Amino acid sequence: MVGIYQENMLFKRYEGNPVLMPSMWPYRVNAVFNAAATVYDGKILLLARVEDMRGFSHLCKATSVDGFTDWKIDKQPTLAPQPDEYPEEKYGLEDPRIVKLEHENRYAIVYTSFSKSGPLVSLATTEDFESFRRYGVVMPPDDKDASLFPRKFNGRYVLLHRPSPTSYMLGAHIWMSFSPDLKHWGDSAVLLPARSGSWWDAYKVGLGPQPIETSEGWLIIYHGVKTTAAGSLYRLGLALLDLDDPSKIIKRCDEWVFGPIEYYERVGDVPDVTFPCGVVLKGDQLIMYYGAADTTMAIATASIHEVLDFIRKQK
Ligand code: BMA
Repeated sequence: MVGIYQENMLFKRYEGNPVLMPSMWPYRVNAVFNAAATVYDGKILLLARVEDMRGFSHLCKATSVDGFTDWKIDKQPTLAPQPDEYPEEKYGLEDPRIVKLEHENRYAIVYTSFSKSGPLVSLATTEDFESFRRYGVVMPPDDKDASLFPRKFNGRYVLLHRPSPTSYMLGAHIWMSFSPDLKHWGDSAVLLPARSGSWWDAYKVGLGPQPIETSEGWLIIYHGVKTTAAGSLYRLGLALLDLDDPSKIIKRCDEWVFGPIEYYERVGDVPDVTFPCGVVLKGDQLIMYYGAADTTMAIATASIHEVLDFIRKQK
């Protein structure tokens, strides 16, 4: 059958999609989506957002040797909300991003806590994905779609995040903030603004996966949201940041490169959403893990050389 859309074939969908589904879970859940990704202990590790049958989310780990098949899923939540000690976790934990901190024997997990005042950014670190040290709130509500860089710049950790203004027309932009110790944050500024009018990324953008180091800069895959009469369309675009000073944007592409097309991306709890929170770079292969329609996890791959070529050729 001929497809309906002309696709930009930079990212190719894995033929075994979706790879993680609620029906595969060892306990009863509603949805499995928006997983962070990293490499741990020689395997690809996903920390998925799992929504329970009340509507609250927690994080649950799944690992695979090849990153595509034979997922081993934790028998119970790996990181569950602890609202008694951390009141900001009242309505659950969502959308994590993982980085392995350079020169440190630990991974940083930045996630959205759903507090009674709205979504905010929380941080935890772990050495083994079994026990976690919580740092608590790092950005007050409304704020989400956050990740650290794996490296410090001029002695400071750097966080990308997306605060939301009360007025839609002011736009929700990607910001950057700095910290000497992962606790105290400042020097916040807009990094990558949402566009306006009829752009695919008008009024609302947010970081996708953690920033990826490449030979030409930090690759940023971000989502843009187009509001239509039928609802919101979550598509993906690319930007490249300077390797030594990520507050400098080298390039931002005009065209989106990935969006909802397949059935599992168009039909689910929230239709027309492709939402990656994790990538793994294996040689030339960029493996992107994305939530599809807020219901399942899927994979698309790209050649990092082709992605960098594409970005270079953009105006
Ligand atoms: C965003 C986040 C994501 C979700 C997306 C589409 O605001 O909450 O977790 O996938 O909306 O519903």
